[in-house]
Amino acid sequence: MACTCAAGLILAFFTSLAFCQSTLEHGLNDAGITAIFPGNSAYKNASRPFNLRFDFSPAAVVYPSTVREVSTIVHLGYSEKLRVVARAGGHSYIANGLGGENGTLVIDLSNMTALKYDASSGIATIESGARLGDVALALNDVGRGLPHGSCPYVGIGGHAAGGGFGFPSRMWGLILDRIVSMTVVLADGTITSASNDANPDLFWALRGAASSFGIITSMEMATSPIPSYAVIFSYNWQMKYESAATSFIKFQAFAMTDIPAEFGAEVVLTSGGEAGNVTFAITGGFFGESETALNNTLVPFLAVMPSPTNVRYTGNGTWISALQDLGGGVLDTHTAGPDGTNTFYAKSLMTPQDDPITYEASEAFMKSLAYDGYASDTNWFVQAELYGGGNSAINAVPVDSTSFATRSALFTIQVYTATYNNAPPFPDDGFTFLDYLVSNITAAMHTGWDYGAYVNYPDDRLRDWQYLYYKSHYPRLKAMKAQYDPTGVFVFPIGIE
Ligand SMILES: Cc1cc2nc3c(=O)[nH]c(=O)nc-3n(C[C@H](O)[C@H](O)[C@H](O)COP(=O)(O)OP(=O)(O)OC[C@H]3O[C@@H](n4cnc5c(N)ncnc54)[C@H](O)[C@@H]3O)c2cc1C
Ligand SMILES: *[C@@H]1O[C@H](CO)[C@@H](O)[C@H](O)[C@H]1NC(C)=O
Ligand SMILES: *[C@@H]1O[C@H](CO)[C@@H](O)[C@H](O)[C@H]1NC(C)=O
Ligand SMILES: *[C@@H]1O[C@H](CO)[C@@H](O)[C@H](O)[C@H]1NC(C)=O
Ligand SMILES: *[C@@H]1O[C@H](CO)[C@@H](O)[C@H](O)[C@H]1NC(C)=O
Ligand SMILES: *[C@@H]1O[C@H](CO)[C@@H](O)[C@H](O)[C@H]1NC(C)=O
Ligand SMILES: *[C@@H]1O[C@H](CO)[C@@H](O)[C@H](O)[C@H]1NC(C)=O
Ligand SMILES: CC(=O)N[C@H]1CO[C@H](CO)[C@@H](O)[C@@H]1O
Repeated sequence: MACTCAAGLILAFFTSLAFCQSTLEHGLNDAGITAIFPGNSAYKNASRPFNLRFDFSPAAVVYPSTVREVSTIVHLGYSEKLRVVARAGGHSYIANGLGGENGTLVIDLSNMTALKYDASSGIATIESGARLGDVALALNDVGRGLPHGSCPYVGIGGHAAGGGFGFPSRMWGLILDRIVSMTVVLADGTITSASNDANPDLFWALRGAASSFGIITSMEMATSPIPSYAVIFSYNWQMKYESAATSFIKFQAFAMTDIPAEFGAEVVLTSGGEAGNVTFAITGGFFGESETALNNTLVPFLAVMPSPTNVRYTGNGTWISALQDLGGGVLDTHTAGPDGTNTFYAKSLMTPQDDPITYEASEAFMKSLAYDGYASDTNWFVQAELYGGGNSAINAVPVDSTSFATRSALFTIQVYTATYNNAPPFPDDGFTFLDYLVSNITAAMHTGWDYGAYVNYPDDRLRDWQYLYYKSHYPRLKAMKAQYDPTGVFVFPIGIE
């Protein structure tokens, strides 16, 4: 336990824990900050993770409303030698918003969601507890937008901490690329700001590994005018695994041509209708001039493909209807009701653009899905998100300008599998299916293939995660961690050690 009060040395463990808790409770009480402790009837719900594969008991879940309150809480945690963690939208795949283990002091940011837009600079100041759907709506009202993922309930705090990809990202970059400055609370409770001018080193670390260095309370983000036209599209095929393997290679080759930045897409793979098949789809968003411009972009790819089984274009042509469609029909999280939960395991594989997937690896991948996937008793999908390719704004950012480690990926392949009823327990063969899926790809590539993994799709079972998530930036991040968080306040699975 991290809770080691001086008095605890001569007291039994149980007493020590109670003593710490009351110190914490008093401190929070004195500061007038809402807090939920074990034993409170709201505790179970307050400490519920999005992924029910996990079950953690935080020291307390605390609800600040101001930066100063966040500072007070962090300082209390620091003094009590507790691990402290921020929870924004609570959508971490491995419940890192609860600290990823028991006994963490959880700072829930759900009461810090303000958004203020300055028309003269185009900069929005957004508190980090805001959800993506609400941010999209508020910005749309002033004709502006940001690049981010599609789930309306994801918190901007956790999203921007480690990346933030959506279909507009090939045009506008990752959401962390839009941060101009941020207000952050450091391990001892100090409130500071980080930008290119103020604490540039910290600013570098926070854009890619924020959770290891502080609690971001708000961010100034450079917004863009919303595109005059937007559409979400989806082309679907039912295929034998060999055709799916060839189709993936065709899409990969197409992606590396001079495709417009306004074209965002992913390959979506789901279970086929019979063993040996997979369902292969290209889904994306187009933020260019018109539907004709999208169709013209797709011509060279569709020309080498069989006729699709299904084609779907959605939305009324506006940016917000495209985002709403991607978000499953709703963006306003206040009226949409509470978000659901799931019981799942996920892994990611970032493929290098200068060393793309070979036909052999694509075939091993599709064969795994067509047989092991078809037979699996879990509910899976694969999304190979297009990060790179022609004219990608993600990869135009120099790799060392932020701590986000991979600016040369062609695809971020996400493999995800859940229980059918969304409830625990998660079966062991769900793990092995995904482990093999990824290892079948890497084994078919040459030795030393320099792939990576995406820190916002964290995998609690990944080996060599320091390198796969943080790549060449790990040593610098580690040195900075010793400087900014010497006593280990912000410590959690896959965080900088
Ligand atoms: C349904 C779903 C859809 C998704 N879609 C996409 C997608 O399209 N694109 C994409 O890129 N990702 C996507 N993700 C992944 C998502 O980006 C991450 O799960 C993200 O970290 C979630 O942020 P959160 O604030 O909701 O989660 P939380 O669990 O609250 O936080 C996640 C991590 O960030 C830390 N953190 C949160 N707030 C702060 C803060 N203010 N300061 C410092 N650290 C903080 C937490 O401590 C934790 O370690 C999706 C996830 C889910 C569950
Ligand atoms: C449970 O927690 C969620 C946020 O995590 C909140 O929206 C909801 O109101 C809570 N439900 C109850 C019954 O307290
Ligand atoms: C953490 O807490 C949960 C819920 O109380 C409990 O089931 C689990 O065993 C605890 N884990 C550890 C490692 O103590
Ligand atoms: C949320 O913040 C507002 C002020 O910003 C405050 O009035 C309110 O009491 C806070 N709610 C909680 C639950 O702390
Ligand atoms: C499997 O794919 C082949 C090739 O597209 C198709 O002819 C067949 O109908 C598919 N099987 C099922 C059950 O969908
Ligand atoms: C674009 O392609 C889709 C799918 O083939 C088709 O339904 C649509 O009519 C085309 N739009 C234009 C403007 O040509
Ligand atoms: C398009 O859809 C959006 C989102 O549903 C809606 O707000 C808007 O009014 C619609 N615009 C038109 C012109 O239909
Ligand atoms: C289709 C395929 O090649 N599947 C293999 C994936 O890896 C596991 C473990 O090595 C093998 O058992 C599968 O045959």
